[in-house]
Amino acid sequence: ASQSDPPANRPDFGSLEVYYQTVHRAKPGYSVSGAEALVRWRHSHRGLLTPASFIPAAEEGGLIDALGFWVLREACRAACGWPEDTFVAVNVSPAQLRRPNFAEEVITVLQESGLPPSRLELELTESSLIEDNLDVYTVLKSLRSQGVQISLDDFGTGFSCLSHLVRFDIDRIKIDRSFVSQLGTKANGAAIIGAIVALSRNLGISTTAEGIETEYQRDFLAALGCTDLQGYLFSKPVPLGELDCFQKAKN
Ligand code: G
Ligand code: G
Ligand code: MN
Ligand code: NA
Repeated sequence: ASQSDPPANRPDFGSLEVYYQTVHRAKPGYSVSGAEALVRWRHSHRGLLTPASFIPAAEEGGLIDALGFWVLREACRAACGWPEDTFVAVNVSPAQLRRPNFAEEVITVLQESGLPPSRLELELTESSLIEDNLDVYTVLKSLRSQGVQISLDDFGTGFSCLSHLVRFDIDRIKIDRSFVSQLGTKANGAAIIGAIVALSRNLGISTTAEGIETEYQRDFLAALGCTDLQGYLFSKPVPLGELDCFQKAKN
C-alpha cells in the first residue's frame, strides 16, 4: 500500500485493544458463563480511551463496520481458548446491522475462527430494532437460525417495547445498570427489575443484571431470579491475558 492510500481504505487498528468483562451465572456459585468484549483505544498522548470517546466518530465516519468486524474477529478467536460452556458477547452498533450482508459476514468470521455460532452473543440496543424498515428482522432471523444468540443491551433505558422481545425472538436482555444502582436506595429500581425478570422468565428469555458493585445487589438479583450477573464486584473489563478464570479452567 502506498502512503497516499486514504486511511479508510486500509484501516489500521493497531492502537485498538479488546478488553473482556466476565459474566457470571447467578447459580451455582457465580461460575463464569461468558465475557463481554469491550473495545479500547490506546492513544499515544491521551492514554486508554473508552468507546464513548471514539465509537460515535467511527459511526459518523463510516469506520464502524471495519472496527466492528475487527472486534468480532478478535473476540471469536479469544473465545476459542475458553471453556466450551462459555460465550463471548460482542456489542453491535445500529449502523452495522444495516449492512445488507451483515449476517453472512458474521457467519464467515465464525467459520474462520472455528467458534460454534451458539457461543457468540450479539448485543444490540433497542434503537437497532426500531428501524424496522431496514429489515433488521430478516438479518436477526438468519443469524438466530444458525445458532447465534441475540441480546438486548441497556434494557429499560430506551423505548423498551415489549413486543420487540417476542417479535425478534430475543435470547437475553441485559438490565441496565441504572436500575441496579438504585437497589437499596430507591424503591422503583427493585420494582422495575422485578417486573423485567418476571416477564423474561415467562417468555423464556435469560436476564443479565449489569453494573453489580455490591454483595447486596448480587444477592438481591440472584434471589429475584436473574440468570446472570455482571459488574465490578466480579470483575472490571481486563485485557485477554488477565482473564484468570479461563486460564485456570484450561490448565
Ligand atoms: O467499556 P465501556 O463501559 O466504556 O463501554 C461503553 C459503551 O461502548 C458500552 O455501552 C458498549 O456497548 C460500547 N462498546 C464497547 N465496545 C464496543 C464495540 O466493540 N462496538 C460497539 N459498537 N460498541 C461498543
Ligand atoms: O452499555 P454496555 O453495557 O455495553 O456498557 C458496558 C460499560 O459499563 C463498560 O464500559 C464498563 O466499563 C461499564 N461497567 C461494567 N460494569 C460496571 C459496574 O459494575 N459499575 C460501573 N459503574 N460501570 C460498569
Ligand atoms: Mn454491552
Ligand atoms: Na449496558
